[in-house]
Amino acid sequence: MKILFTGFAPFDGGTSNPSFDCLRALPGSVDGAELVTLELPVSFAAGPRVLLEALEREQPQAVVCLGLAAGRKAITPEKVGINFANARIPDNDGAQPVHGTLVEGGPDAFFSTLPLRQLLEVWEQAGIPAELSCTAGAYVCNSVLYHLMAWATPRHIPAGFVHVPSRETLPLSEMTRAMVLAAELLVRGQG
Ligand code: PCA
Repeated sequence: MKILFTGFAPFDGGTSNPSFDCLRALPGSVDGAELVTLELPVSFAAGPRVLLEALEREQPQAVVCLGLAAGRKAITPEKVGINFANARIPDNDGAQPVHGTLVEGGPDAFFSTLPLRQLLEVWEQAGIPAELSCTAGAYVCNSVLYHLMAWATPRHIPAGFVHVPSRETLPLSEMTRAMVLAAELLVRGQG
């Protein structure tokens, strides 16, 4: 089994992004599954493109994409990605879509296919603050989630998006631990 984890590059004037930094410390394998990590550009155009290239190249059996939601207090797995773009700030390429559609004629939304209930249980048992989120916003993270699910849904693989809080709110090592637990859960789900 191969699991792809992605995080994002810094954006909005930041010099680092915990969503990728927490993946740097991930082991190369967990319970026999290979873990592949990738940094995505914070760009409406390039983010989904780099992700889709990696999906085609790696053909993972599960995918977890991470992004920073600085105001949140917990790790928040997202339920849904929507076919909508509305950026408060320009992305790293200067694009700032407002009231936009990601994919003309595409479905309005895709649900995550990660085992969200079990994920939240596993994290709660491990003492990691975690809460379900029903909106990934309308910035680049939502776009990546939407494009991810357009690829993963017909392939019937577990895939989805998780927002992490700032590293001041939750230490990077706890985010890394949460992703190891997620990988273990995905491996168990495959058996
Ligand atoms: N968070 C942004 C984009 C990149 C990131 O880490 C978001 O929530 O859309």
